[in-house]
Amino acid sequence: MSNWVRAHTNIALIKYWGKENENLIIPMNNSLSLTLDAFYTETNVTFDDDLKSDQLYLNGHMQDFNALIKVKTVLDLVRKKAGIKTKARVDSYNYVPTAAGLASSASGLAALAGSASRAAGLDLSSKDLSKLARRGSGSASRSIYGGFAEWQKGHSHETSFAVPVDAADWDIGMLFIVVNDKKKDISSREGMSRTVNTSPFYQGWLDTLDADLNTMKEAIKNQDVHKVGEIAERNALKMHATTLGAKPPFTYWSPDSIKAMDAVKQLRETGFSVHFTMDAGPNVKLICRQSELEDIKHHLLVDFKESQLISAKPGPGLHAISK
Ligand code: 2P0
Repeated sequence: MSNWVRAHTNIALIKYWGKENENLIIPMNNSLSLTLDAFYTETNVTFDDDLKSDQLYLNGHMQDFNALIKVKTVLDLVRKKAGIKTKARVDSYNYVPTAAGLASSASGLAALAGSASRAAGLDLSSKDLSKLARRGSGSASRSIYGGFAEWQKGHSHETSFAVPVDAADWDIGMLFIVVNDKKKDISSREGMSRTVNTSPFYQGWLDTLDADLNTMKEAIKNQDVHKVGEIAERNALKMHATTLGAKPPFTYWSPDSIKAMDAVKQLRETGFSVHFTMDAGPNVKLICRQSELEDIKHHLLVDFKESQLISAKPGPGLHAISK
Protein backbone atom coordinates (compact mmCIF):
# COMPACT_ATOMS: atom_id res chain seq x y z
CA MET A 1 0.00 0.00 0.00
CA SER A 2 1.38 3.42 -0.86
CA ASN A 3 1.04 6.61 1.14
CA TRP A 4 1.66 9.30 -1.45
CA VAL A 5 0.78 12.82 -0.36
CA ARG A 6 1.26 16.23 -1.90
CA ALA A 7 2.10 19.43 -0.02
CA HIS A 8 2.38 22.84 -1.62
CA THR A 9 4.92 25.47 -0.83
CA ASN A 10 4.02 28.64 1.00
CA ILE A 11 5.45 32.13 0.86
CA ALA A 12 5.45 34.20 4.02
CA LEU A 13 3.86 37.65 3.90
CA ILE A 14 4.98 38.16 7.50
CA LYS A 15 8.31 36.38 7.82
CA TYR A 16 9.58 33.80 10.29
CA TRP A 17 13.12 34.89 11.07
CA GLY A 18 14.76 33.54 14.20
CA LYS A 19 14.23 30.79 16.74
CA GLU A 20 13.56 31.04 20.44
CA ASN A 21 14.37 27.31 20.73
CA GLU A 22 16.57 25.83 18.01
CA ASN A 23 15.99 22.18 19.04
CA LEU A 24 12.21 22.33 19.10
CA ILE A 25 11.99 24.98 16.34
CA ILE A 26 9.98 27.45 18.38
CA PRO A 27 10.12 30.77 16.50
CA MET A 28 10.69 34.23 17.92
CA ASN A 29 7.57 35.58 16.21
CA ASN A 30 4.29 34.60 14.59
CA SER A 31 4.41 34.44 10.79
CA LEU A 32 1.71 34.43 8.13
CA SER A 33 1.84 32.91 4.66
CA LEU A 34 0.00 32.09 1.47
CA THR A 35 0.12 28.51 0.18
CA LEU A 36 0.57 28.37 -3.61
CA ASP A 37 -0.48 26.01 -6.37
CA ALA A 38 2.65 26.26 -8.55
CA PHE A 39 5.30 24.56 -6.42
CA TYR A 40 4.84 21.35 -4.48
CA THR A 41 6.42 18.15 -3.22
CA GLU A 42 5.07 14.59 -3.55
CA THR A 43 6.29 12.06 -1.00
CA ASN A 44 5.77 8.41 -0.17
CA VAL A 45 7.14 6.84 3.03
CA THR A 46 7.49 3.07 3.45
CA PHE A 47 8.52 1.54 6.78
CA ASP A 48 10.47 -1.62 5.95
CA ASP A 49 11.81 -4.21 8.44
CA ASP A 50 14.60 -5.13 6.03
CA LEU A 51 16.17 -1.63 6.14
CA LYS A 52 19.21 -1.06 8.40
CA SER A 53 18.95 2.75 8.17
CA ASP A 54 16.60 5.42 6.85
CA GLN A 55 16.93 6.24 3.16
CA LEU A 56 15.93 9.34 1.25
CA TYR A 57 15.52 9.40 -2.53
CA LEU A 58 15.04 12.90 -3.87
CA ASN A 59 13.83 13.06 -7.46
CA GLY A 60 15.00 9.43 -7.81
CA HIS A 61 18.51 9.98 -6.43
CA MET A 62 19.67 8.57 -3.12
CA GLN A 63 20.74 11.35 -0.73
CA ASP A 64 23.63 11.40 1.73
CA PHE A 65 23.47 11.69 5.51
CA ASN A 66 23.41 15.51 5.55
CA ALA A 67 20.24 15.67 3.49
CA LEU A 68 18.67 13.17 5.90
CA ILE A 69 19.03 15.27 9.08
CA LYS A 70 15.68 17.12 8.92
CA VAL A 71 13.98 13.99 7.56
CA LYS A 72 15.25 11.82 10.42
CA THR A 73 13.91 14.27 12.99
CA VAL A 74 10.40 13.83 11.63
CA LEU A 75 10.72 10.05 11.16
CA ASP A 76 11.99 9.63 14.75
CA LEU A 77 9.01 11.56 16.12
CA VAL A 78 6.60 9.47 14.07
CA ARG A 79 8.27 6.23 15.25
CA LYS A 80 8.06 7.36 18.86
CA LYS A 81 4.37 8.22 18.54
CA ALA A 82 3.55 4.94 16.77
CA GLY A 83 5.72 2.83 19.09
CA ILE A 84 7.81 1.34 16.29
CA LYS A 85 11.53 1.15 15.54
CA THR A 86 11.35 0.26 11.84
CA LYS A 87 13.54 2.23 9.41
CA ALA A 88 11.95 3.96 6.45
CA ARG A 89 12.49 4.61 2.78
CA VAL A 90 11.36 8.07 1.71
CA ASP A 91 10.69 8.80 -1.96
CA SER A 92 10.23 12.47 -2.63
CA TYR A 93 9.75 14.46 -5.83
CA ASN A 94 10.16 18.19 -5.70
CA TYR A 95 8.28 20.31 -8.18
CA VAL A 96 10.19 23.26 -6.69
CA PRO A 97 13.71 24.44 -7.59
CA THR A 98 15.46 23.03 -4.49
CA ALA A 99 17.18 25.44 -2.08
CA ALA A 100 16.79 28.53 -4.27
CA GLY A 101 14.81 30.45 -1.70
CA LEU A 102 11.65 29.04 -3.23
CA ALA A 103 10.82 27.30 0.02
CA SER A 104 11.33 23.64 -0.92
CA SER A 105 11.76 22.75 2.75
CA ALA A 106 8.24 23.98 3.51
CA SER A 107 6.53 21.66 1.03
CA GLY A 108 9.10 18.89 1.53
CA LEU A 109 8.83 18.57 5.28
CA ALA A 110 5.04 19.04 5.28
CA ALA A 111 4.68 16.22 2.75
CA LEU A 112 7.03 14.05 4.81
CA ALA A 113 5.01 14.61 7.99
CA GLY A 114 1.81 13.69 6.12
CA SER A 115 3.13 10.54 4.47
CA ALA A 116 5.22 9.24 7.38
CA SER A 117 2.33 9.54 9.83
CA ARG A 118 -0.03 7.72 7.44
CA ALA A 119 2.55 5.00 6.77
CA ALA A 120 2.89 4.43 10.53
CA GLY A 121 -0.88 4.11 10.88
CA LEU A 122 -1.30 7.40 12.74
CA ASP A 123 -4.38 9.47 12.00
CA LEU A 124 -3.18 12.94 12.98
CA SER A 125 -5.22 16.14 13.14
CA SER A 126 -4.08 19.16 11.11
CA LYS A 127 -2.80 20.70 14.33
CA ASP A 128 -0.66 17.64 15.11
CA LEU A 129 0.58 17.46 11.50
CA SER A 130 1.57 21.12 11.73
CA LYS A 131 3.54 20.48 14.93
CA LEU A 132 5.24 17.45 13.38
CA ALA A 133 6.13 19.30 10.15
CA ARG A 134 7.45 22.22 12.24
CA ARG A 135 10.08 19.97 13.86
CA GLY A 136 11.47 19.25 10.37
CA SER A 137 11.41 22.85 9.17
CA GLY A 138 9.61 25.78 10.71
CA SER A 139 7.95 27.05 7.54
CA ALA A 140 6.56 23.54 6.85
CA SER A 141 4.12 24.02 9.74
CA ARG A 142 2.19 26.46 7.50
CA SER A 143 2.05 24.22 4.40
CA ILE A 144 -0.45 21.88 6.08
CA TYR A 145 -3.12 24.41 5.11
CA GLY A 146 -4.25 25.89 1.83
CA GLY A 147 -4.76 29.65 1.48
CA PHE A 148 -3.53 31.89 4.28
CA ALA A 149 -2.06 30.37 7.43
CA GLU A 150 -0.60 31.82 10.59
CA TRP A 151 2.10 29.98 12.54
CA GLN A 152 1.42 30.90 16.14
CA LYS A 153 4.74 30.85 17.89
CA GLY A 154 3.61 29.36 21.19
CA HIS A 155 6.22 28.52 23.81
CA SER A 156 6.56 24.71 23.65
CA HIS A 157 6.21 21.81 21.22
CA GLU A 158 2.54 21.49 22.15
CA THR A 159 1.67 25.16 21.66
CA SER A 160 3.61 26.06 18.49
CA PHE A 161 1.59 25.29 15.33
CA ALA A 162 -0.09 26.93 12.36
CA VAL A 163 -3.78 27.63 11.94
CA PRO A 164 -5.76 28.59 8.85
CA VAL A 165 -6.44 32.33 8.69
CA ASP A 166 -8.80 32.87 5.83
CA ALA A 167 -9.74 31.39 2.48
CA ALA A 168 -7.79 32.85 -0.44
CA ASP A 169 -10.57 32.51 -3.01
CA TRP A 170 -10.25 36.10 -4.09
CA ASP A 171 -8.28 38.10 -6.61
CA ILE A 172 -4.75 37.59 -5.28
CA GLY A 173 -1.77 35.91 -6.96
CA MET A 174 2.01 35.80 -6.98
CA LEU A 175 4.56 36.01 -9.73
CA PHE A 176 8.03 34.60 -9.17
CA ILE A 177 11.03 36.23 -10.80
CA VAL A 178 13.63 33.47 -10.65
CA VAL A 179 16.99 35.20 -10.88
CA ASN A 180 18.98 32.23 -9.58
CA ASP A 181 17.92 28.62 -9.02
CA LYS A 182 21.23 27.41 -7.58
CA LYS A 183 21.68 26.28 -3.98
CA LYS A 184 22.28 29.24 -1.68
CA ASP A 185 25.53 29.90 0.25
CA ILE A 186 23.98 30.61 3.64
CA SER A 187 21.07 28.39 4.63
CA SER A 188 18.12 30.12 6.24
CA ARG A 189 18.83 28.07 9.39
CA GLU A 190 22.34 29.51 9.66
CA GLY A 191 21.29 32.97 8.47
CA MET A 192 18.57 33.41 11.06
CA SER A 193 20.73 32.06 13.87
CA ARG A 194 23.57 34.44 13.02
CA THR A 195 21.16 37.37 12.84
CA VAL A 196 19.50 36.60 16.18
CA ASN A 197 22.89 36.25 17.88
CA THR A 198 24.77 39.20 16.39
CA SER A 199 22.60 41.79 14.61
CA PRO A 200 21.82 44.95 16.60
CA PHE A 201 18.86 45.47 14.22
CA TYR A 202 17.17 42.23 15.32
CA GLN A 203 15.32 43.76 18.26
CA GLY A 204 13.98 46.51 15.96
CA TRP A 205 12.60 43.80 13.68
CA LEU A 206 10.84 42.06 16.58
CA ASP A 207 9.39 45.31 17.93
CA THR A 208 7.34 46.02 14.77
CA LEU A 209 5.95 42.55 14.14
CA ASP A 210 2.71 42.69 16.13
CA ALA A 211 1.63 45.78 14.21
CA ASP A 212 2.54 44.16 10.87
CA LEU A 213 0.64 40.99 11.73
CA ASN A 214 -2.51 42.80 12.86
CA THR A 215 -2.69 45.12 9.85
CA MET A 216 -1.96 42.18 7.54
CA LYS A 217 -4.88 40.18 8.95
CA GLU A 218 -7.15 43.18 8.54
CA ALA A 219 -6.02 43.64 4.92
CA ILE A 220 -6.64 39.95 4.17
CA LYS A 221 -10.11 40.16 5.71
CA ASN A 222 -10.84 43.18 3.50
CA GLN A 223 -9.41 41.39 0.44
CA ASP A 224 -7.23 44.46 -0.10
CA VAL A 225 -4.41 43.25 -2.35
CA HIS A 226 -2.66 46.62 -2.32
CA LYS A 227 -2.47 46.75 1.46
CA VAL A 228 -1.43 43.08 1.71
CA GLY A 229 1.43 43.79 -0.72
CA GLU A 230 2.45 47.01 0.97
CA ILE A 231 2.75 45.41 4.43
CA ALA A 232 4.48 42.29 3.04
CA GLU A 233 7.04 44.32 1.09
CA ARG A 234 8.04 46.41 4.07
CA ASN A 235 8.10 43.36 6.34
CA ALA A 236 10.48 41.59 3.93
CA LEU A 237 12.75 44.63 3.65
CA LYS A 238 12.94 44.87 7.43
CA MET A 239 13.89 41.18 7.65
CA HIS A 240 16.60 41.60 5.04
CA ALA A 241 17.90 44.71 6.80
CA THR A 242 18.70 42.62 9.88
CA THR A 243 21.21 40.51 7.92
CA LEU A 244 23.33 43.54 7.05
CA GLY A 245 23.92 44.17 10.74
CA ALA A 246 24.97 40.58 11.47
CA LYS A 247 28.57 39.58 12.23
CA PRO A 248 29.85 38.70 9.72
CA PRO A 249 27.30 40.61 7.62
CA PHE A 250 25.54 38.94 4.72
CA THR A 251 22.76 39.47 2.23
CA TYR A 252 20.61 37.18 0.10
CA TRP A 253 20.28 39.87 -2.58
CA SER A 254 22.04 39.71 -5.93
CA PRO A 255 22.27 42.51 -8.53
CA ASP A 256 19.39 40.85 -10.38
CA SER A 257 17.25 40.93 -7.23
CA ILE A 258 17.61 44.71 -7.18
CA LYS A 259 16.80 44.87 -10.88
CA ALA A 260 13.61 42.90 -10.17
CA MET A 261 12.67 45.14 -7.23
CA ASP A 262 13.14 48.21 -9.47
CA ALA A 263 10.92 46.64 -12.11
CA VAL A 264 8.19 46.22 -9.50
CA LYS A 265 8.41 49.89 -8.52
CA GLN A 266 8.09 50.88 -12.17
CA LEU A 267 5.05 48.65 -12.62
CA ARG A 268 3.50 50.34 -9.61
CA GLU A 269 4.09 53.73 -11.18
CA THR A 270 2.21 52.58 -14.27
CA GLY A 271 -0.81 51.82 -12.08
CA PHE A 272 -0.54 48.13 -11.17
CA SER A 273 -1.17 47.13 -7.60
CA VAL A 274 2.02 45.13 -7.21
CA HIS A 275 4.59 44.67 -4.45
CA PHE A 276 7.41 42.22 -3.78
CA THR A 277 8.66 39.92 -1.07
CA MET A 278 11.94 38.00 -0.77
CA ASP A 279 13.07 35.03 1.31
CA ALA A 280 16.44 33.52 2.13
CA GLY A 281 17.58 33.67 -1.48
CA PRO A 282 17.91 36.10 -4.40
CA ASN A 283 14.54 35.40 -6.06
CA VAL A 284 11.83 38.02 -5.98
CA LYS A 285 8.14 37.20 -5.55
CA LEU A 286 5.48 39.65 -6.65
CA ILE A 287 2.15 40.03 -4.87
CA CYS A 288 -0.59 41.23 -7.19
CA ARG A 289 -4.11 40.66 -8.47
CA GLN A 290 -4.54 37.21 -9.96
CA SER A 291 -6.45 38.82 -12.81
CA GLU A 292 -3.40 40.98 -13.66
CA LEU A 293 -0.77 38.22 -13.57
CA GLU A 294 -0.53 37.81 -17.33
CA ASP A 295 -0.47 41.55 -17.97
CA ILE A 296 2.31 42.06 -15.42
CA LYS A 297 4.26 39.12 -16.83
CA HIS A 298 4.02 40.68 -20.28
CA HIS A 299 5.52 43.96 -19.01
CA LEU A 300 8.37 42.09 -17.26
CA LEU A 301 9.40 40.35 -20.49
CA VAL A 302 11.33 43.51 -21.39
CA ASP A 303 13.83 42.81 -18.59
CA PHE A 304 13.48 39.06 -17.92
CA LYS A 305 13.18 35.84 -19.90
CA GLU A 306 9.87 34.04 -20.02
CA SER A 307 11.51 31.03 -18.30
CA GLN A 308 12.32 33.24 -15.30
CA LEU A 309 8.70 34.23 -14.73
CA ILE A 310 6.34 31.80 -12.98
CA SER A 311 2.77 32.68 -12.04
CA ALA A 312 1.23 31.21 -8.92
CA LYS A 313 -2.27 31.19 -7.48
CA PRO A 314 -3.45 30.25 -4.00
CA GLY A 315 -3.13 26.49 -3.56
CA PRO A 316 -4.53 23.67 -1.40
CA GLY A 317 -3.29 22.20 1.85
CA LEU A 318 -1.68 18.79 2.40
CA HIS A 319 -3.62 15.98 0.72
CA ALA A 320 -3.30 12.33 -0.25
CA ILE A 321 -2.85 11.49 -3.93
CA SER A 322 -2.92 8.26 -5.92
CA LYS A 323 0.16 7.53 -7.99
C1 2P0 B 1 9.60 32.23 6.09
N1 2P0 B 1 11.99 31.63 5.83
O1 2P0 B 1 8.79 32.69 6.93
C2 2P0 B 1 11.05 32.61 6.28
C3 2P0 B 1 11.40 33.87 5.57
C4 2P0 B 1 13.06 32.23 5.07
C5 2P0 B 1 12.82 33.69 5.10
O2 2P0 B 1 10.99 29.96 6.87
O3 2P0 B 1 15.48 26.30 10.22
O4 2P0 B 1 13.61 26.42 6.06
O5 2P0 B 1 14.16 24.63 8.93
O6 2P0 B 1 13.01 26.16 10.54
O7 2P0 B 1 11.65 26.89 7.59
C6 2P0 B 1 12.97 29.39 5.85
O8 2P0 B 1 13.29 28.71 7.00
O9 2P0 B 1 14.01 27.06 8.46
C7 2P0 B 1 11.93 30.36 6.21
P1 2P0 B 1 14.17 25.98 9.60
P2 2P0 B 1 13.05 27.16 7.23
O10 2P0 B 1 9.21 31.55 5.12
